[in-house]
Amino acid sequence: MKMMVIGACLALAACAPKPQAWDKMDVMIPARDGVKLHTLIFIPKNAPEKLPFLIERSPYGFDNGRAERTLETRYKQLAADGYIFVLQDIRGRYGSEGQFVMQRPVRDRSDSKSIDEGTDTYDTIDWLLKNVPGNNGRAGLLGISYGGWLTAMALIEPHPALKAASEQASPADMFLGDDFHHNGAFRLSYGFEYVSRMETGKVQYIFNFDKFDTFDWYLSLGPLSAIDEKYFHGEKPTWTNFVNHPNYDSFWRGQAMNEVLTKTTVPNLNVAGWWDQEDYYGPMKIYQTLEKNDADHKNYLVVGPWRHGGWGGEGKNLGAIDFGGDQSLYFREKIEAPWFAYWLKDKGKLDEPEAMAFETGRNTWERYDAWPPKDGIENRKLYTAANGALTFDAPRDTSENAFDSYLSDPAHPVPYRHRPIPPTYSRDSGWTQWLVEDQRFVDQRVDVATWSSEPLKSDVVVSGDVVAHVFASTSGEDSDWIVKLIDVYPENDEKLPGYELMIADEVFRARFRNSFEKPERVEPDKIYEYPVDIHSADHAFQQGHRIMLQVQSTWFPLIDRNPQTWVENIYKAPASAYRAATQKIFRSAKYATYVELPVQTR
Ligand code: PG9
Repeated sequence: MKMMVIGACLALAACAPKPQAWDKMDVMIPARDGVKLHTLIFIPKNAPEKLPFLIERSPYGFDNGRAERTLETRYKQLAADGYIFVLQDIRGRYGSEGQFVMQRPVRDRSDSKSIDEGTDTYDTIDWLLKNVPGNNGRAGLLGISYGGWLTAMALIEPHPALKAASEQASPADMFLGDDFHHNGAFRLSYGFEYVSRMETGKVQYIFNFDKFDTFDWYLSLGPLSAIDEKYFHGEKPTWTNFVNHPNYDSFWRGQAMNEVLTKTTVPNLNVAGWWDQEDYYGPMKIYQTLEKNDADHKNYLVVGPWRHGGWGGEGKNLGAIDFGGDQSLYFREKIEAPWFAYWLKDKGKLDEPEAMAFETGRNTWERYDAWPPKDGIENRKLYTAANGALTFDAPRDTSENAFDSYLSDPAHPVPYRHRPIPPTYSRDSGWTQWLVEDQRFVDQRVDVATWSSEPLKSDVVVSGDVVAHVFASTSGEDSDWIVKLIDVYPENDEKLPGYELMIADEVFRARFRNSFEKPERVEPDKIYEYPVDIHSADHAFQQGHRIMLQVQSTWFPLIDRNPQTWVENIYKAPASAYRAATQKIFRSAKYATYVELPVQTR
């Protein structure tokens, strides 16, 4: 065990007095199977009282000063309150022994020797209590994304000293809504680049694209099978799992949070961002899952105006969208720090409503006693209409020609954001902000159907789940339906005239319309109703703004191209399977496409 005092300044710039001085331990903590986990422990010097542990576990490494920088920035407000910080590399990553398994499955409890991320957390807490002086016998656990997932996994069989947790942007279901697939549609750019990053060695690796615009790179790649042929050669376990599990089978179901989190065991603050480009579905689903079994009221939700993990940094704006103050600082100071102080240090009182949501558009924090809110909400249907109109009046047209149509050509997919699209993990990649990019860049495309309301006479505040009901046909045998709900700013807006801000969005892969387990061929030209949950929002469409709905069938390379012909397994589809198809979105009295909005009545 090494113990050292940090703060020695080597460069002049680093000589400014540090607000906090720590004793640092750099240790290997043994798990029950003997594997040792590399852990950095920061103990505040001269603490006036015994302190709780705050633990973050991660696959991304804490070396080269990352740990110290994290304490000075992300954890500054918590550090000011006084905690023993514990930052640990998970199994098989960076300084830890053992083998890394992407989202290691929950252990088999009938095997007393089995391990998982939960038991590693348990064993770590056990060791800390016995070996680190000055602790008060309590531990808290938090983390963002993979770290959020590790937090959630530790809630399954928690250590008795684990008294508070904050799951933040954890994935909950990698087939239905998080990093790797949405409604069964594969998240190509993220899936490929993340697997390269995590399964090319013990430390992070960045794939070297030979084209700056990855839109071009992915398109020239051809069908998905080219990834293994040219790059992965069957050697990346997670990619191989994608190929071998194209449907929602026991592989995906076995890791879904609603299957594994059966009890609310520890007070848990779930945190999500409205514009999280990776894991928005996850924290909302985990909140819902734990809520089903929360008689003691330990499960809470906070949703703010953030990108993935944005609450850890500066939160005055996201791209061009201003939030009227630093909402990340607000979260860290007024929500997160009091949360842990209450549960771990008996400090203050808990002033946390069931759910706190930042209402975008008006830029206010709102307190709710349920999420989605039940009181003061009226579900209103907004229908697509002729000439690109969007209206609260149900269509009366009985003709068979009441539809809007476009040609979806996999050879010319719609980019999901402005080109060029740099690699996800590159400086200024733009990945973290793409969800708030101005959608005007696709307005003129003939393969995007657009409907827009008149300027609103008064604010329309949408709070809760937004579901689109798309009545559509395709001349193909499978199809993707991408639905986007957009706030169109007025042309005379001082800062963002005519801006088109996406508020909610989602893709639905038609083969899964009846079942995610057993995909079915689409009958060409038959009209089906596709309910597409485009997620929840708390957003004020303000007076003078317009509400816009868009439907398209490609979103590239965010989502792999649907061949639009029937194949059993898209990961193995030949290039010849990819064909153009004519898409029709109906707006007749019988087949009325609409989006259902939970509108506030107060
Ligand atoms: N979104 C990332 C991730 C989490 C869990 C599994 C796979 C990817 C992350 O940011 O950690």
